[in-house]
Amino acid sequence: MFNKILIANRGEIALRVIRACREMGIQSVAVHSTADADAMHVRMADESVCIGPAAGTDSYLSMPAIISACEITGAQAIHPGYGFLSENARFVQIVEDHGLTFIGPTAEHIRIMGDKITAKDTMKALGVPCVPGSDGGVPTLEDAKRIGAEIGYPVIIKATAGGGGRGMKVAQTAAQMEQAFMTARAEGKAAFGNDEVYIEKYLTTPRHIEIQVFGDGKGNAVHLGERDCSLQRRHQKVFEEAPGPCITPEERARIGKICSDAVAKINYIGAGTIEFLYENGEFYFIEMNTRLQVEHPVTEAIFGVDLVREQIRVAEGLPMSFTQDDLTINGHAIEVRINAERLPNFSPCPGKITAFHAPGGLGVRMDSALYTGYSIPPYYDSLIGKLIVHGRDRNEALARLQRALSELIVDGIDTTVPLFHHLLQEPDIHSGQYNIHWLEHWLEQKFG
Ligand code: MV4
Repeated sequence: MFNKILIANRGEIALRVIRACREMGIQSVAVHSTADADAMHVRMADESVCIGPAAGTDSYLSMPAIISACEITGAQAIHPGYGFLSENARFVQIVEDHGLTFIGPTAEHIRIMGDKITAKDTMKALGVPCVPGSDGGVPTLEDAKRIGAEIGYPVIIKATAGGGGRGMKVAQTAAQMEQAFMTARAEGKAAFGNDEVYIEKYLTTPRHIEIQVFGDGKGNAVHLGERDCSLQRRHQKVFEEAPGPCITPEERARIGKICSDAVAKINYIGAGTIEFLYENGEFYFIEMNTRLQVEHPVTEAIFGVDLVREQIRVAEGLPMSFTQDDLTINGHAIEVRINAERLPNFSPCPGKITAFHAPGGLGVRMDSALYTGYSIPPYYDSLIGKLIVHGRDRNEALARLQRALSELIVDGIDTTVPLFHHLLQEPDIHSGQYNIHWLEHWLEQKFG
């Protein structure tokens, strides 16, 4: 059993992990950059270690500094949160080579899912439905043109090392193939040092539906339904909800079992998210994320589980504390991401918080590392809080979201809060009629 865990992260997700540790009677170690000496995660942890200068690459991404911090404090395990080193297979290997435990999947699973062609091949072989397209990589423009003609336009060319929207190009017609193929390859090469690409049928108006899975590493796995994360801007999620407003219980049970069977078969350990595009009643696998995700609290809310506690349990070799039959959905949850950004351009807006008040009351959870007097440093992600509401049904959750937003005070900087007041005026949001393009179209119409 662990008695001390180091959290290799900052902000709200570091607090999230510290809270789980405290409830489990496990000591927590915060690490921080020089810019984060006054950050809440440093205050809330049982102990803290400065691991380097402000830039993330010199601190939260510094593997030697983080391993050293474990050795100094006697922490036996590392929770990576999301971002930073959470999906770095080389880091996992180094952690294990030092006799420490990485709280997350194996290096091998991270590696498989990090290469999108290998991930798709693996999932396809496990019976997960995928977007029609090339069988593996597409080496030449001639191959690309042949496949385009076979599957029919529009198609999308994706860098195998990409993900999250980087290194993707759409070819609407055969005439656009050369340009799209060459650009996707060049972006893959420039951004990831890997120019291998693959091709898929381009789905024009899908929703982004992701299935939460969880494995014990010993062939047992469950699913915790879906989240609809279609409301995105430039591949940054803005508003997430569970269950998906358009998913029936039968669809959930079917795709959920496909996903839990798939991860059970590969002895997956810990939390994972299988991302799908959903169009005309069909699911099409696109990527798997091998980490705890930002939006995990909506799943926690409707299932009444603590996913971080479960991550720690399975990392210790314990079984999950529930089976599939124990998991039933209760109500509806919505998360909005509050960023230190100025509308309408979403430009980063760091600075001093002159007043902070978190909303509360029934069905309201605010995950944030803010406090009055805190200065948001300019070096990191602009996410400063997540407001999660839970209601007996979707309408109650929406009403509760509006109520909670009206209680929230973040003074001294600009935030994305006004965006949510505007969004809650939209009939399409109330009816749940949106797809992956809705938000960008709406922003364009509303703010030009
Ligand atoms: C697609 C697609 C349409 N067809 N694949 C964007 C990020 C990466 N995770 C996959 N992405 C997409 N893949 C096919 N075959 C459209 C997108 C996409 C998207 C997906 C999810 C959420 C928002 C999106 C915004 C633009 C494009």
